[in-house]
Amino acid sequence: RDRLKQKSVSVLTTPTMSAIEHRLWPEIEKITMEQLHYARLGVGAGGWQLFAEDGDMRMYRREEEADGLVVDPLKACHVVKGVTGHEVCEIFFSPEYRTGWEATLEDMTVVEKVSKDTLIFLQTHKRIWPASQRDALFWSHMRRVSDDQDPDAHDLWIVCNHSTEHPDYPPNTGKCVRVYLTVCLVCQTFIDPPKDEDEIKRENITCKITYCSVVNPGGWAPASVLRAVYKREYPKFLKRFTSFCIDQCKDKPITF
Ligand code: 18C
Repeated sequence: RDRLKQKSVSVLTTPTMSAIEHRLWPEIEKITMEQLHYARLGVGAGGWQLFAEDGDMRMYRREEEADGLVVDPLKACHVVKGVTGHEVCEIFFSPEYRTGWEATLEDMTVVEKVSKDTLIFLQTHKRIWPASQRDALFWSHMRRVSDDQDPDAHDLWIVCNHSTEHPDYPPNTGKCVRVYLTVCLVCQTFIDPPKDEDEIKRENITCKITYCSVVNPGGWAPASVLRAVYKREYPKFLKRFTSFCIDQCKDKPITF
């Protein structure tokens, strides 16, 4: 345990100063902490229905509508061997990896760098006939949080994405309809201690992932097509993303 704790002292423990000074900071702080709490509630209560299962992956949804649009919340859990929560969150957050795992993407721009742990993205996504193409403008924040429910456990990492506004990128002005999203990825690393004083290898580590998402399509989209897209695209995303993480990390030193 001491050995593991020592490994994490050099990583970021608090948000960076430039993020705290930003106009969006109070919202980023509030939504990120709310999402962390929501992700950790589990799926026992709240009417979650299992809709996809593959190995250790489980995906649940709740059928919900807002102003006649499908906004079904999604919650997924997965267990991935050989990667840490920090590594998985870094890959989910960093623009450099996005095209390697995000299959629905057509284009991505970082419109503002708030700080090294907080970016604002503008993304356009592939069009699904017969609906209009969608874009999304959102801040993305990554941080390490200590586990207050289990102070002895290894730290949690979270990435939270939430829609925002920007005067230079108003919604619904071109061919795209803007979607509104709140997404979080919460990861925790578990270590199966190696014998004696052996160093920790990738085979000794497991990452537990919780992914939550609510996407409002922002404008007309046929409910049946939308629910079929959810059912197909979310499992595809989580499988593709986690295998991408394993592949990216396998020959690199472990980042706790
Ligand atoms: O969390 C994920 N990715 C992050 C980084 O990109 C980020 C982005 C979320 C994007 C939200 C979805 C945007 C609209 C997508 C349009 C669908 C394209 C499908 C193309 C198929 C060829 O947080 C991982 C996101 C995984 C996304 C799964 C699909 C979600 C579907 C949501 C549909 C929303 C409206 C679509 C309107 C058209 C419907 C007929």
